[in-house]
Amino acid sequence: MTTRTLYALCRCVLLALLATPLGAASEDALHPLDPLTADEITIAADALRAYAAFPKDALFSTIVLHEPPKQEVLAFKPGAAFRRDAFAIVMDRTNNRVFEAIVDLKATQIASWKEVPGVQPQVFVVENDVLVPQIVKADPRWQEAMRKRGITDFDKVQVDTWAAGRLAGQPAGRLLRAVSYYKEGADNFYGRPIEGVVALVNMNTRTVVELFDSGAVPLPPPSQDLDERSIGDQRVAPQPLAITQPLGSSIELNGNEVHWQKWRFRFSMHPREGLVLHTVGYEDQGRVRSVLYRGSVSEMVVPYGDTDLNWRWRSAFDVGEYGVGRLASPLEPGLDAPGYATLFDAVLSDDFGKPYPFKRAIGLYERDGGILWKHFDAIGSQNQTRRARELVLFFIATIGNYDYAISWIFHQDGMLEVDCALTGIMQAKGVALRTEDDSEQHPHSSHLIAENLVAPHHQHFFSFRLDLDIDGVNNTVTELNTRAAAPGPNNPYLNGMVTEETVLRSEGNAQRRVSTESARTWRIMNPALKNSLGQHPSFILVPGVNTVPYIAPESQVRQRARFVDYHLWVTRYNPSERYAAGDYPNQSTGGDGLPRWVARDQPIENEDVVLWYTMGTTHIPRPEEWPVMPVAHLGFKLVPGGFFTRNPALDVPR
Ligand SMILES: [Cu+2]
Repeated sequence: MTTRTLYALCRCVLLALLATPLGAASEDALHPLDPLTADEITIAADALRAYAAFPKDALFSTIVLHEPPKQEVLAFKPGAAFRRDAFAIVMDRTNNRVFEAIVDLKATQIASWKEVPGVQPQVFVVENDVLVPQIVKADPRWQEAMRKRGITDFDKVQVDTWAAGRLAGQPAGRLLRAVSYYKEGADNFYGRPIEGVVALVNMNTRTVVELFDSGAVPLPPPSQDLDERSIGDQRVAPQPLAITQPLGSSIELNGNEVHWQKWRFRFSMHPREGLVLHTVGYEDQGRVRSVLYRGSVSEMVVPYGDTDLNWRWRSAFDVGEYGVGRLASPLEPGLDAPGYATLFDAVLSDDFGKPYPFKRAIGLYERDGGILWKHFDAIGSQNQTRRARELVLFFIATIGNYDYAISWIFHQDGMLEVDCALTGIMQAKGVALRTEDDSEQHPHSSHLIAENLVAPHHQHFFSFRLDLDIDGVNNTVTELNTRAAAPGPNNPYLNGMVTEETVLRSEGNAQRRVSTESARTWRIMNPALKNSLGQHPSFILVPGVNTVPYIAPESQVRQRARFVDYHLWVTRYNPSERYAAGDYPNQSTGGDGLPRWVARDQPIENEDVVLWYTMGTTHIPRPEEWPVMPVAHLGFKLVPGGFFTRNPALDVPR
């Protein structure tokens, strides 16, 4: 046995020891928000299949916990009985019909069953992995397009499935698109696009409806693979850096509940949204004060800026069209997370209603956070520093070529931070161009990243749904804008700066953009309470990296992703309003989700409100981002503002 295999063996044993089940088969749910167990998924699927209206051979797009009403969850006492309902989306692909159902798991009964006309659920795993490649490779037009490019061995072609987007004069039915890559001699097939060929597939009839071929382009040379052997010479590794917890972790776990440094929260893995935070509170003088009832990424969109026939439709709604939870990748200890991290398995349902264990889906760990606070008293030569500790809860979604690590970071000073780390392989396009000197040949909507390979400009937008409940459910949202004070007798030196606070009174006037000029932030406060300084307790949403969209407002993608129009939206709480671009963005024609809800223009002052924060980044590719992107970060912060009356981290021991 070589050292390498021994190491691999140890690693496997270690992996098995490290993973902690989240919603395991053998355990009963202990809390109303615990995700469905494997048994509960089976009960739901069996009950639905036995239901008279259940279409033969239908697929299960979703089987998840139907979360109980907020008031029931908030009133829950440990040990008390609670309801268990499953929510399911069922698709009859033969007849192109979609149904939503709620199953009462305790009574094993269908509590509701309704058809949802004119919608398409997200891409099924079986479509992506099996059916679309099969259908496309069997199509004579596709085969001809491959032969025209000198490709005769179709086993060497990787067919990638894309949600179809919205089509001009949309043909009927469930549609998907497929693009092809040449995978001989390289694992990194994303570097060898078979450019120009796109298949449009009807999944009801299982046929290629149309094959687009905009003409052959040279196949780029094989791209660098990412394993150490292919990369070759390695730099000298830095000396080991060991972080140990000799007395164990300071994280207290009780089922899916976490208690750490005064923070208390629950979490779950949702197939569509990925990691979901629930009932986040902060312990203050012996009581837990509520901050966030539910937080998750509600939608994403990645519009590409290349106008070519086989690119103009590309815009991935990774949450609604694919599901960032279902497409999470298992975390590798010591690499994706520190070796001492606690990793949680999740249980999800497959396309056929069968539960499966998702290994190492979520990671939780403490890390050093640098300086928490400090002052050096130069006169008395006294130093007071406290070292910060941070708690990170995260998962990584891998949607085809891209990898997104989404982390919720808890700080000892009462701050809750979201960090999205973007990495993976960029979407690349084959071109005749070999150097930038030939740049008249391309329309400046992409950048050369390797020989015969460009990466089109694109943007990544995330919509975070934040059901904040600051010290109770009824809250008010205000906007803070800072400016130079007007000149005058009160401002003779012109140094004055003033901050104005404006209440966002209705859904219609709570559609706002970030402003660097006015250092704009938004405050979510409890108007019924005051601290000892006479201030309403609040949390402030502080934007981080952000951008505006560059796709035109009239474009099809923008119509379907209107959540990118504004960085902040506020709606009156409605548990069924979960997804910023609507429940069914796949093949949507636009207008669903936030624009529809805010058109009601309901008052939002002193109400149970939900904040929707859109953040984005504009990605202008560089060769240094090929063949794999170094991580790029974007995020935002929720910082306490009058929630405490002094630095809440003063009590952190030296
Ligand atoms: Cu990008």
